Amino acid sequence: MDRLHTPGLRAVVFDVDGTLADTERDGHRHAFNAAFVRHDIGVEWSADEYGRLLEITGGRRRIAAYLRSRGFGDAADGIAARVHRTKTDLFRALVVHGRLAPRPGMRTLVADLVADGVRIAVATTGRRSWVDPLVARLLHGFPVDVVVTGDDVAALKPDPEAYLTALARLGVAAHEALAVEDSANGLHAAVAAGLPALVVTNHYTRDQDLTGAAAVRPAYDEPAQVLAADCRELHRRWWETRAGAALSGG
Ligand code: XBP
Ligand code: MG
Repeated sequence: MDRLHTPGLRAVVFDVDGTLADTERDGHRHAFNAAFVRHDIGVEWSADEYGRLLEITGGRRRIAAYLRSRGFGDAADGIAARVHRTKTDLFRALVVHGRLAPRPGMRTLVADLVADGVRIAVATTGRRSWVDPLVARLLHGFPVDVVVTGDDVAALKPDPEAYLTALARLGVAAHEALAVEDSANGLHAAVAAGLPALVVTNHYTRDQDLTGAAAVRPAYDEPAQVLAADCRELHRRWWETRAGAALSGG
């Protein structure tokens, strides 16, 4: 990047879970619990326990880590793989039946970004079989140039691979993009890929340490609607601060 000029914003990369929609407590969690029943595992995740388990990204890894912590030992990985296949099918069915609504104000922001000439992409650690139909529903009517899922990467968030893959497919440099996330894991993935991140929190993430975010908001539409101009301003200020620090040797 030219140190004297702040770059323009060309693309916004959205996370899915917790960001485009509140998918976790009443979506993924129900699918995990239904899959545990189908496989007769004798596990049921409460809303609070699931909140703690969200620290582990990726459904299969989440199940395996939980089973190991409950003494399943070497059997944990194999059981987790089978249960997660069932969970993926069940969650896809929830998506296809239209059970998940966009977060309030999210589509208003996307519409404004598109009208302002900003490209839209998605980077998530979820599986493509449900991500594709969910994104098609939540972002219906908008051009979504790139969708990177957990099937496209070797390392899940907080690793930056999903964001780096999205940037490569967009043909956009990190300093020309902004991430929109809901969690500390997602924030760390974006920042490690070189993107500033706007974090729009939810009930599971509002108490997380979100140090390093370009901005943190409790919602898209409160206290005021987030719009493209806000994203451009956040992005400009983020890079101005860094250009200033670089010029002063910081
Ligand atoms: C979300 C996740 C996902 C979902 C489950 O993280 O960790 O794993 O909880 O999806 P992010 P799968 O929002 O940072 O992408 O079961 O398909 O893995
Ligand atoms: Mg998320």
